[in-house]
Amino acid sequence: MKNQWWDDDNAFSGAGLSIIFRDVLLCAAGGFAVLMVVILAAVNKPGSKKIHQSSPPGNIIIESYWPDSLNDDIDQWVKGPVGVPVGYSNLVGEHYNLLRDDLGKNSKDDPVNYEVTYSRGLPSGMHCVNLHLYSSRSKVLPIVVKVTVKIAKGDPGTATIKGGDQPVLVTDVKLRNQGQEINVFCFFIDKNGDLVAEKTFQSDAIRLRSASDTMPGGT
Ligand SMILES: [Ca+2]
Repeated sequence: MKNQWWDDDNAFSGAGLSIIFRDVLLCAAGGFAVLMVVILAAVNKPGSKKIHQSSPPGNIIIESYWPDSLNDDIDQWVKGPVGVPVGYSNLVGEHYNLLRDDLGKNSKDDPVNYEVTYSRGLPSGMHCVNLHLYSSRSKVLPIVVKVTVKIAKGDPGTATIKGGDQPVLVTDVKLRNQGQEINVFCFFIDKNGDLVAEKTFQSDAIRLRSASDTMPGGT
């Protein structure tokens, strides 16, 4: 009796096996292509892009920016509720660390004018921020400096900035001559680590660079 599967269709002959193998490969390739399309669609789906924001190394983040085109050295000075002011000549205090002192001498490896100070923890009481125009090499005056304060709650490495990287305080100030020191603002942090917005103030009487004994006490 004639075997139709063997003789008529050559299903398992050499030619038949080649056809089956080819079909299996085509099916596998097709399945892989469909899988890649699905994966790429998921990756590129609008709104699915994640914002990779590193956790800050401190809790109160005070930043100053001035025009990158200026070769001017501005210093940020910060003082917490207790201890001495923190600035370029005193990098560490009771509550704060100056993490970046910018000399204003920009290069391709460091094209920005920017200083940043971090607190360790969220100490309640009064915090003050001053700016000092140490060197005005460019002679372009006044210099507008943007100063921001952000609050991050949590431990270093896991802390997240309140409001999604939005500052709780931001202002533009003008430095008008070399050697000028100005108080940008003083602000209060409550027992919960939150800004007491209505208690923020500015005072020309506050000097941080030269002395700390002019500071009124905070609670
Ligand atoms: Ca500086």
